[in-house]
Amino acid sequence: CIDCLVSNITVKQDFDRMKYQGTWYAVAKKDPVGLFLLDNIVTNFKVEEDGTMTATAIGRVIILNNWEMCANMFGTFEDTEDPAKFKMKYWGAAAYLQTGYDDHWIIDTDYDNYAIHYSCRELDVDGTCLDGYSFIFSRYPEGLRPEDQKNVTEKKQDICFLGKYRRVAHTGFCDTA
Ligand code: AZE
Repeated sequence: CIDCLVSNITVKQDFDRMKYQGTWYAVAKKDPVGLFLLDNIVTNFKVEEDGTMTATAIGRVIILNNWEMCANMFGTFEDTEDPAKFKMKYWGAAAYLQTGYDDHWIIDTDYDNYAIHYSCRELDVDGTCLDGYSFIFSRYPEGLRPEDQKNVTEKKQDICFLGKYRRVAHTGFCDTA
């Protein structure tokens, strides 16, 4: 995508939600405006018996300026005409966490190693993304395999977020015994 128009962003062809199931570790993220998951972000995708995709996510957050905690989040995904583009309804286990309704696009994945997620929350008047977020997921908490890094960098550029990512640390902060 050379023009950064959200409508020109391409997603994973023939996305297979069954193969996407299981645990994904966020290894990098591009933040949206406002409160967001900080680090130790782990998500688990599942396909329910009726075919609906659902997910849980956990991550460290700081709310009310100085209260540090692990946010337990839930998401359900509404299908669209494109199998890799979903609308995600999400909420927290506790009422003081965040609720929302975001786009959830799978830009690319090989199902076994890496995934690139994209969500634009607000379109600019020119059709580019004014406020969005993105996760780079890995099946391994240590990060991406070296052989996947070139492709992931290309995809970051395709969604016009290259240079806007930060590493996501996994320190065990949200690991429940
Ligand atoms: C995502 C993976 C799929 C499930 C969910 C995700 C997003 C979660 C948030 C949570 C924000 C919480 C905050 C709490 C104070 C995309 C990681 C639910 C955006 C800010």
